[in-house]
Amino acid sequence: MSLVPTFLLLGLLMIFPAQVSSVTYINYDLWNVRYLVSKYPEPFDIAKMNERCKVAGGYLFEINSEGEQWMLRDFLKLIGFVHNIVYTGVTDLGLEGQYYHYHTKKPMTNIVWQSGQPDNWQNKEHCTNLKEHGLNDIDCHRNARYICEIPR
Ligand SMILES: [Ca+2]
Ligand SMILES: [Ca+2]
Repeated sequence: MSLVPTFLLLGLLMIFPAQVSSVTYINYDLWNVRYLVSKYPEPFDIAKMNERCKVAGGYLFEINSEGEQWMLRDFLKLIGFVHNIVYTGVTDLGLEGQYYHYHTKKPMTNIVWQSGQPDNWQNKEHCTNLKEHGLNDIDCHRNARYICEIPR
């Protein structure tokens, strides 16, 4: 292989994953709702990710029942992401300690927190990630995955 195609190939390998990440999800289809879990970690921004979910026809994941929380937890287990950071649409941005759903702005209820959470660590944890044993509050700008919820 000549040098030129090698460099082209390396360039493509470096650029391609970043371009694909914004539009690549793992689908979890139920009869009345579809969940999309982003395949690759990227710098989280709650407004930007919620806009992406809107483009897909939905919004950032809203947890409306314990059943829904554990169902998504089990799905993250199934696809091997349960020990990675995966953001939800639950936040206390602007309302410290009062958690609400980012898209509908409705107060959050029926959520199981992980033991010791939310701890608002260093007064900078205003987003949440779904963990194996409950929800955790976390910094809003980690490099991580997120979940969209798409009503059908
Ligand atoms: Ca907080
Ligand atoms: Ca926390």
